[in-house]
Amino acid sequence: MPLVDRVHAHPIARSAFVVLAALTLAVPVAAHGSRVGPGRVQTTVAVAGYRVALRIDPNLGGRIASTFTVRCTRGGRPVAATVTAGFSMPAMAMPPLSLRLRRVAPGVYRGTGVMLVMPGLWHIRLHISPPAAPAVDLVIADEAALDTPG
Ligand SMILES: [Cu+2]
Repeated sequence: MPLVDRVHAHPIARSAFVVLAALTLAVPVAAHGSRVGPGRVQTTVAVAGYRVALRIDPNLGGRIASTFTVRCTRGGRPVAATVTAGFSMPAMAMPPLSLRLRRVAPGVYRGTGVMLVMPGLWHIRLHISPPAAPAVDLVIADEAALDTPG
């Protein structure tokens, strides 16, 4: 697989940042927050009245599955929604990668897959679509380290 073959040539971005883009009713909201990665990710962001927590474990690039857990609340109450995660790298064109998260508890959504297929800087777009409210998109910039150090 070419993507895997290129792992060792892939430049690992040294700066990571969080970009939030809340796309509600075509009114974009942008904010900059904490860095995520390398290493296990546990981050919470506030956007459009929601609190969205993302956990990535492990946060490693390569042929290893990671589990992505999203907890979404509004006013302290769990939010029912359809939640998907899309994965891209700003440094290169990649085939589209997305993961549908499954509800595991009220307001908690989880999915596992080989999504971070190489180390480097990823943009993880969370799409949170409640049944009776505008969908919210947020993009988290995450640096994934190589899955097999050394
Ligand atoms: Cu890449």
